[in-house]
Amino acid sequence: MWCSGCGNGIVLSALLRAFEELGYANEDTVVVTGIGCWGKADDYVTTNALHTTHGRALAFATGIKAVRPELHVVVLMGDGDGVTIGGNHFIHAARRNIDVTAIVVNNFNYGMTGGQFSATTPADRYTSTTVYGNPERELDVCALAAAAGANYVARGTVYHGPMLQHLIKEALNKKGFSLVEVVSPCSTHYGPNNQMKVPIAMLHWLKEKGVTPAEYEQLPEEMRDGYFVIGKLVDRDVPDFNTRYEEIRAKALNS
Ligand SMILES: Cc1ncc(C[n+]2csc(CCOP(=O)(O)OP(=O)(O)O)c2C)c(N)n1
Ligand code: SF4
Repeated sequence: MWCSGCGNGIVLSALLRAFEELGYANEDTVVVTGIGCWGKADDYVTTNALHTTHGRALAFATGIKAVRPELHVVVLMGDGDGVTIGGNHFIHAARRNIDVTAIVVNNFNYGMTGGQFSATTPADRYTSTTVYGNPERELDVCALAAAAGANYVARGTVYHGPMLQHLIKEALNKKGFSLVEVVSPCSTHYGPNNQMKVPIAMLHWLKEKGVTPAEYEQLPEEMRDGYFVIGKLVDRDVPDFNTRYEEIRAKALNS
């Protein structure tokens, strides 16, 4: 289903290993996906799964969690799905602090439809619709989730497999909205347009440019361009939506 060299399989394997380690039963787990290459991941899972409309996966997941809070709800979205067409749902799921885990695979373009630019395509980079360079600035998925109110925010890459699995596990364990952004340049469209002609070049790029917060701080400011921080970025325990809802409900019933 995925092109050779695509990072999606690495993300899926990290997710399934995390399920296994946490002892998630299929019947207690719901994988909700949007539309796109990463959104097809639900074809491979044996948990409950819901393949929804483009940009709206978090709205469906919110509904599931609101009425069945005991379920583990995990939402898989591409950068186009999650924060471009789906940007508004993303902001409000984080603000509401609904107890779901979102895994956004950021491959910097719309992979499934031919590599068009998305809200996360870096400025000046090349895609099938920005052949002379992207005039727009990129959106930082993690900064958006943090500012909107997510309880847990982390960024991993498909080069750093064990770290990715650890971050996904932490996100699944966190009550409230949790996000793991996974950087994984599309090896069919984005890579070849941006000096990464073969998939291994993408892995070299991730290895070089993905740095820990401490490593990033040590880089002189004029050298930071092109580097990005990986690891846990936000970890807090603001009450999640269902907890708040039950509190207000109790108040209403006792009034
Ligand atoms: C409402 C709507 N608009 C557009 C499309 C066409 N479409 C299907 S997949 C896709 C892009 C997916 O990109 P992304 O979410 O980044 O995921 P990727 O394929 O890169 O994993 C688009 C625009 C659609 N299915 N529905
Ligand atoms: S088009 Fe890109 S994102 Fe989609 S499967 Fe191929 S490499 Fe992966």
